[in-house]
Amino acid sequence: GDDADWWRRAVVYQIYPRSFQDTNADGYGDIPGITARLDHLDRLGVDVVWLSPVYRSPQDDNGYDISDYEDIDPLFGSLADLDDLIAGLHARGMRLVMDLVVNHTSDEHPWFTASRGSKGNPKRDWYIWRPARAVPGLKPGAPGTEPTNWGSFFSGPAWQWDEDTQEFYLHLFSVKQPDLNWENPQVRHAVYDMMGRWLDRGVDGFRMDVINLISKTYPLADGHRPEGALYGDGAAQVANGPRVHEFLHEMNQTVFVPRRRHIITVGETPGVTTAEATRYTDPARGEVDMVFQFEHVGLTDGPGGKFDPRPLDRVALKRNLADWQAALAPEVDAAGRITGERGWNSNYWDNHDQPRAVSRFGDDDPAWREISAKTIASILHLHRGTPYVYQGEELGQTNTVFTGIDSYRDLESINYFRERTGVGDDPDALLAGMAVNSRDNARTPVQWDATAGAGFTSGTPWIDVTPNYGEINAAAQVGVPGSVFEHYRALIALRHSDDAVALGTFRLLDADAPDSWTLLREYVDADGTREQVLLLASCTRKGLETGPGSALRGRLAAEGVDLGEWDAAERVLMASRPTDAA
Ligand code: TEU
Ligand code: CA
Repeated sequence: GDDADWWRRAVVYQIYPRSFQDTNADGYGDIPGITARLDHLDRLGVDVVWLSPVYRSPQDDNGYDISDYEDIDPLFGSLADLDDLIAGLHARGMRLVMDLVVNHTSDEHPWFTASRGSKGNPKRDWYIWRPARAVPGLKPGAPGTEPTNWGSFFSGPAWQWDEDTQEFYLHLFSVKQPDLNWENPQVRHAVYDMMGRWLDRGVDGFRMDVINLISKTYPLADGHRPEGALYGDGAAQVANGPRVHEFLHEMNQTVFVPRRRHIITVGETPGVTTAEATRYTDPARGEVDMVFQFEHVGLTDGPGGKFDPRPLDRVALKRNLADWQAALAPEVDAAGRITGERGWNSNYWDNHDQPRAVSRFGDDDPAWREISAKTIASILHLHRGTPYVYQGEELGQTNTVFTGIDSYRDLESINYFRERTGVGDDPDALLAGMAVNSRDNARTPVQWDATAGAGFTSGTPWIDVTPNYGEINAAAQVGVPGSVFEHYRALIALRHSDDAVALGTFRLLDADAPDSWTLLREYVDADGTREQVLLLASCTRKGLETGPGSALRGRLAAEGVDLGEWDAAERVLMASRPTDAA
């Protein structure tokens, strides 16, 4: 587009294609299904669709294991179907972001089959191969001879032995996801060339999978292994490594700058700090527009990790998001006018790797889930930064209910269950943790209507539909005043129409109150006209107390905000009266 900063006012909608809409009754969502549902997205008002991977893949990790970057997996359709989707989006003024998964490929990618072919193969160095560690009494390749003690994100060691060439290869994720060696310039340029071809085909940006893991710290060495842990933690050696900013800048200059079209880029960066994020997203550095951070979704991890969940500390959550706002705040002049941007936030409650937003950050009790889904939506969308809506979130979809391990499809959950039952953990306790935090919670089909298959498929869905689709579905909400869908639609429209919401500075008020969430946005235009938006959100079932003399009034007054001045104002968004946002 002409406006280089168009993306700062955008709202992104994430599609996980296998669960969005099936059109050929095989039980898997497909690209023609997305094209068939474009009116839903248009009505919602989103600007950008981020499509999780649709490339050719053995589907070990649902497409995050790619065997051909240049083609579409037949499960999802064809290149012609993708072209139709791009045309359909563009015709409605929406843009398409593709998932870029280049920390690793599938082990069935021709690059890897060449690499594993022999030690002398020209592509040997495209991946990370190491000899076994010499351990007296152990045969090379046996457990315990791995080059480092690192565990993989998906259980088991991060190294896989190759019998034919007698070396290990590194895989931070599954054994079918070998890590590429970004130190090799041929690898980097093969990736850049591939990205350019997608841009030239019409895509408008990239969501970059675990992009902060592409530069490892060499030499690779053992990580900290807590007492009783099966593996050491390699994070310090693989996240935000010494060359990551150099690589991203090189990508930016090689792929984006010559095309002179401002695309949208978001880096997925587990373990990123605010300090690192300012480097990734400072426009002057030419890396990416924004990153996904993980601190707020980590707040419910217990000592044993995500499958050992603990209750949400809401004050910690409020403060964490406010810290991110402060770290990436714009430069302002004495009059409060924005004079420059130093970085940018991306804001999300959930995605295909996280439990459902209303179940995790709200209250999915049937009596409360609607108002709760609308409240947490208001909170997220009133933060500064680009909001991401994950499919079904706009309907208030909840976590699912699985009764046994056989219902799960996600390799992270299944591998974890196998590994932990193998060392004697109680299966019921494991299933309880997975019910809370398994990625499959977000991967059940979009609930379109109350018919069998929830309008997602007329066949057998690849994963069970969440049982509440009869009550929670799009047909019951679209065009229905007060519905979760219409609330999201209003919030998205507000971002498009309101400078304070889209661009204004951010202040968290009453930070230590656990039962409410209060924030103030302010925008001063070129003439010095000041606009403010105040959000008062109730975070408990009892609702907000704002009457004269309420404790909340007193606390806000102490921070310089007199609620009396807002009483008659239209621009107070009361999350407990959500239609006020419309
Ligand atoms: O996720 C990377 C990542 O670090 C996490 O979201 C991870 O899946 C989760 O925390 C494990 O507990 C990205 C993709 O979003 C995810 O779907 C892929 O499985 C992963 O990379 C590998 O490509
Ligand atoms: Ca299908």
